[in-house]
Amino acid sequence: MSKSKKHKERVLKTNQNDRAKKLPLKSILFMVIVIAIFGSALYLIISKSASLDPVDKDAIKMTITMAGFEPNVIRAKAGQPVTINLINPDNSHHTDGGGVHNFILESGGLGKVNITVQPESQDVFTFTPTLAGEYHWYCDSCCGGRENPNMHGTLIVA
Ligand SMILES: [Cu+2]
Repeated sequence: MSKSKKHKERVLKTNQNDRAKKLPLKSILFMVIVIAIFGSALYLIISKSASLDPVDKDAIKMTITMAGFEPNVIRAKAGQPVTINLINPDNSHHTDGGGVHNFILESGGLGKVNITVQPESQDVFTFTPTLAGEYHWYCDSCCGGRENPNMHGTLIVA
């Protein structure tokens, strides 16, 4: 066997060894990446749902989705402040309004309340109705907005 042939054989063997070593390393890398992706996805899901717990436990908890306000009737006393913790669990992938909702209430004695809640977030706001009566609030950012019968609520002030 000539010197150069031996050398070639050795090179070939080392190449095969390299390939044998690289394969498990690649699969380990792949597994690490898969675990990292699933891990961060799980973290995102958990942290998102946790962040949608109301931030103000003393406020009236209200959710707003494509299905409307829940609750859609609230009662108050004239001269007493009403604090609402409005939660919007819709995500930004909604084609109609981009998952944004709002709470608009314009009635006698109240001035104008106009709150916008971004997708997957919440807001706490306070207003004080001064006159007894029935007032209506609505959302005008989605599903036909004010024309949509779901996007309404009633404030009853005694
Ligand atoms: Cu809306």
